[in-house]
Amino acid sequence: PERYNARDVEPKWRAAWDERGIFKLDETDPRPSYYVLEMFPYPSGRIHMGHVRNYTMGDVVARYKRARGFAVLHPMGWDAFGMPAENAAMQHNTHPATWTYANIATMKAQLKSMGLSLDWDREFATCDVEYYHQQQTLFLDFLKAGLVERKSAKVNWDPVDCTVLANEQVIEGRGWRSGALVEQRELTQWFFRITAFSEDLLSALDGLERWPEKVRLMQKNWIGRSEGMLVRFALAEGAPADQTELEVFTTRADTLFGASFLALSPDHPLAKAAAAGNPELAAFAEECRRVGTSAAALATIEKKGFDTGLRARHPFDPDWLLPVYVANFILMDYGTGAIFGCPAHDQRDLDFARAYGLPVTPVVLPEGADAATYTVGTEAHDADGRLINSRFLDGLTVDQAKEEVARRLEGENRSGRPVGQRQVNFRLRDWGISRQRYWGCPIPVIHCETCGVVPVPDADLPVKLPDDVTFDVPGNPLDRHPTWRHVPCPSCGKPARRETDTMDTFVDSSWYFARFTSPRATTPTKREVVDRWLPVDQYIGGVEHAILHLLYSRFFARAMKLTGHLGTTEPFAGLFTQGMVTHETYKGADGRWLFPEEVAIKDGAAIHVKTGEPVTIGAVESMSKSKKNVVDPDTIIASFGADTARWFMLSDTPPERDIQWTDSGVEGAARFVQRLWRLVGDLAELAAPAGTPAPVEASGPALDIRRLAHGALAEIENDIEKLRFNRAVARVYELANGLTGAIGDLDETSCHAADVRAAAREAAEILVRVFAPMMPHLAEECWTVLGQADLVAVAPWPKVEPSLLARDTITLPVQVNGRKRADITVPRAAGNAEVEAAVLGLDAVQRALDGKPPKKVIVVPQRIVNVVA
Ligand code: ANZ
Ligand code: ZN
Repeated sequence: PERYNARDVEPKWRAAWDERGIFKLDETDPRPSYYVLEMFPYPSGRIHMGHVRNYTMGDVVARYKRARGFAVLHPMGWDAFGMPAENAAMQHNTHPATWTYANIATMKAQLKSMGLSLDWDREFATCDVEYYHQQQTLFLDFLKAGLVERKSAKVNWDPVDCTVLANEQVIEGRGWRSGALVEQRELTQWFFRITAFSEDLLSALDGLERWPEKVRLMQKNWIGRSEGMLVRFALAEGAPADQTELEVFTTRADTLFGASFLALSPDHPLAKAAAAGNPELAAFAEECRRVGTSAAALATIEKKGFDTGLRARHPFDPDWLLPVYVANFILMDYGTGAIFGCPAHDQRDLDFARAYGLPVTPVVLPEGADAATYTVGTEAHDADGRLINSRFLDGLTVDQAKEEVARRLEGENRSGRPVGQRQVNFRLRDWGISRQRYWGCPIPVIHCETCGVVPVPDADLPVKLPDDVTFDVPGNPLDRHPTWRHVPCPSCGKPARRETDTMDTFVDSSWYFARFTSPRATTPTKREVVDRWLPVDQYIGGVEHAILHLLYSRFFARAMKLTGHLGTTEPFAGLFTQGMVTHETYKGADGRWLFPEEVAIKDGAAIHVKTGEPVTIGAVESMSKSKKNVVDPDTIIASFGADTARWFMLSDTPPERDIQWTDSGVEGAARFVQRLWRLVGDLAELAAPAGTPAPVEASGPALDIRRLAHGALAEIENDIEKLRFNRAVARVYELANGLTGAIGDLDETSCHAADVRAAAREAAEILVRVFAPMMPHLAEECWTVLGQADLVAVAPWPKVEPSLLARDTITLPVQVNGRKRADITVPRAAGNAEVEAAVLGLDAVQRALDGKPPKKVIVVPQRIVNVVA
């Protein structure tokens, strides 16, 4: 055969797979089930290289598991609601649905050209009415179960997009899409009570053994469980009559004797009361509010405060008065919105104390420091140590001191309540899902002046988005629609109005994995089906979703279990987060970014292809449109074929790391496609006919060939199981090299030897099947060349013959009287007597024994040999 022409060949095989429907799953298939899922894409317009990488990995797993005899669920859909569709509608005067479904069509064709083994019959978009109908059912069920709440909350308001933003959509104080400075507003919002599961969402992380440690840690920190105490400080004279004390939350009650001030959030009731009579304080509080409330922002800002003039009494010493400040680094919605500051042991407090000339008293002496000379410089000591300057706590460890303070304060009463109380706090907040947008799932409730909030009755679901909306002015088109919001109250029949908020698009992606199990059901899920397929065995996606998407999905699984829609609480048993795709960046003479295809290398220097002007090569960065360092998957697939793109994505770089896209890398992959093609052709010429059994009694070159093939097979199997795709790829290279060498070395006679020809047949078939998950089109073509009538996509995975593995020997350390003298390599299956004889035959052992017979030889099988002289 000549050159392999991917462009002609690939579509043919995709058609063949489609025709046979081999990727369609019958969910009642009795074989063991395996669910592999990649994070579904947002239909932004075109797929990018990140998708190619993500979906190639998933596809390798899906094809491999199918070959291993699993019934594989491998679906795809579209995370289709969200702002960009509305922005596009505004800019291009189209409807968000038109834009979205057109993008889906384009991207689906692109994904199809990659040769992914997806069950397209299960496809849906989250903006399909059938999908969001079921999401409304879930909302109402959660509402009934007490998992939904309507409450007033301070929200991040994007004044340009006119919408509420989640905290994580606020980046450095600005809206993630609009870039506008975010304001704080008080609004009535819908919330999912994710905090009802705080404890379980945290503790269950330990059971997620097939999740990256890093992701578990991020989730853990996000949930943020803190064990501490509530401590009530009595206020001295001058406090408002109805506020005689101040309660703080602390995780470091052991440091109470190092306290030098108290601080309040500007929104704390006491701060507000104080500000009422003090315009300067009111102005300060206003300034704080503008900074925003994200914890990250608060950690880095310059610490500022304002003395309220109020004084609080130390809980262990009523004569000790502490100043009460309003400070810009105290959050209102954590703990009690008030703290006691201990500068020596908390960095924020130390910065604050230095700025305002407050005392800094160390109360925890670091390990190894001298109490007489120890002072605090610019760094607070927040680690362990022994208590000093703390009266009855002196000499105790931090933990003992916490315990002692808790015991004392819990035992002490003031106006009928203990002065201190142990408390567990979570950083996790309820999930505000209200968005003042059109392109989202309508929240299915009706507001009636008489009846209040009335759920839309099941029979009236779905609450469909109206089609006739306008985007000519900012704000929510649903609000200004002439009729949509006006409905009779389902309860009393009087005129009422629909909720015009829609759900956060994170809701849509929090249960799609469950929907894929019965995508056309008239209930959110079908229990007998969903319980078989969930949890997802292997979920693959970007680490940017490590916190919210996964946490929300974990919440949904719990809420759906509680409302009877699911049987499991964890949605994803295995998680893999792949790295990004990077590329060099280029800047033209005018300082503007250039696309890679605008750049050429001439005489070792980068130039602009058209103008010939010099080009500066910049850093290697994640592909992004803004820096133009992108390569279009379509272009690559059109010129090299999908298999080359897939192979490149899997090669060289460990899948969890960033991979750099280079022309030379892609060309290397393309060359390897041709090499494999020639090698399989050569093997086919040499090989015995299809159906010839493997030569069990092989020796000489036939045995070598068998060893090569089975050795590689065992490794590749193991690598794919562990998602080490780059290693699997490297083994395919090794196998190809090994087989090329082995057949090149054959002489005329061995070429005709029956065992060699049978071994070549076996090796060729193993080779094709091990690269089939990665390069499925090429594999089909090769499979045909090998005389196979059926598709390799349905061929079972080859079976490793263990006796052929090179690893049938083992190397053991040999000790004489406890000192290591040598290593010995023996057959793994060797008995103790055989090992003993071999050991005593070693020169090093004989020398150590001085020619005398040993007293004893102890063989610890597979581990070590001890000789006692
Ligand atoms: C006194 C103290 C002394 C503290 C010390 C720390 C070190 P985590 O671990 O996050 O729960 N804090 C409490 N409420 C706060 C709020 N609303 N805004 C800002 N800070 C707040 O942190 C708990 C600690 O954070 C608490 O313990 C409190 O400061 C502060 F050497 O109390 B600590
Ligand atoms: Zn009513």
